[in-house]
Amino acid sequence: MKIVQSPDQLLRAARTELSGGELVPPFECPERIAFVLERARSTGFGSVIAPTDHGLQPILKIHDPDYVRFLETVWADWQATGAKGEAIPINWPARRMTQRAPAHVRGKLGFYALAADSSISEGTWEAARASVDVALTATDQVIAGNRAAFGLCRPPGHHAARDLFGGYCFFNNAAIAAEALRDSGAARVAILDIDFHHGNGTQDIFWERGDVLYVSIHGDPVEAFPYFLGFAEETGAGSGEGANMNLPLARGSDFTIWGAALDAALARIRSFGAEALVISLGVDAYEGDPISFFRLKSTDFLTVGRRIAGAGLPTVFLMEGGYAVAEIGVNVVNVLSGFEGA
Ligand code: Q9C
Ligand code: ZN
Repeated sequence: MKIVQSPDQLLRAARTELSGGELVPPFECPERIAFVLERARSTGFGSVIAPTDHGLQPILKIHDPDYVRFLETVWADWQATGAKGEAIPINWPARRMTQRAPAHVRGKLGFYALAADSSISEGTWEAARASVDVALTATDQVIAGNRAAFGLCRPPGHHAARDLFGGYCFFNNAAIAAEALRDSGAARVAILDIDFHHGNGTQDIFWERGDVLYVSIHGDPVEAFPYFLGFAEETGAGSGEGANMNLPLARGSDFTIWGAALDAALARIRSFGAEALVISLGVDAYEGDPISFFRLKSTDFLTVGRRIAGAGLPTVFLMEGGYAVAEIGVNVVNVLSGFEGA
């Protein structure tokens, strides 16, 4: 299958992440892309193509225009304050305060952030734009009749909501891709999110929609980021009632438990009658991931790909998380080659 990737994605190269009370090198780093490309190359998997420019319109179908404008201008505005470090929100519109975007960049940062873990730096906007083009170009491959394609998205997207960034995400690549599949004529689209973390952004974007099913397997939010969404009782609202399925799992879950959740997810996707599938492909469920707590082995990811292929649907794979950087290539290519070999 085609692997879509752009050098512009490397323009996101923040130096800092606020973690454990320190500024550390970000877990979500440019090297992640290189390891995936190198593993694909050395195993002869797929062929790499560049994305085409899809412009802002598909982004504006999913995201708030003021939020998009904020992301475009935040770095320049932040620099103009004379701040020495990267742009990190430290003020929030907490409970019992107004929920309005203020004029100053320090206020806007908190207004549009769901967490303080994603320092904004030079090139973040350009990389986030490129990541969306990667997702949409992979989607075009599937719309054109290919069984599957892989968008090697970076930065990732599933934590980004209509007007929120955080969890290393700025634009919701998977939501934008799902919307493009709907526009291409698929009456029902399913998003299967296998990243270790709950995709709060994707859930929220499609919360009241019955045409896009969101199913996620993730670390129980009682003790895992994003903490405030992703519980089993969240099933959607309005016409979206029943079109959201959360499968939170406990610390230490291995493939016996995780694989059973995958089977339940795939059964729901089948009963929903999806005509196309988007996979939010994080590999942070891996046992060696530094910020997660599941215990999948590298070989398990082959089985994951094989079972996803069993859904028999046109499938767009989009990269999300995965921070065991040296093993990320093996784990991602295992999913994709497990799918293709099925
Ligand atoms: N001290 C994705 O996998 N919390 N995002 C990090 C590290 C945020 C993960 C804590 C994790 C976000 C796309
Ligand atoms: Zn994740």
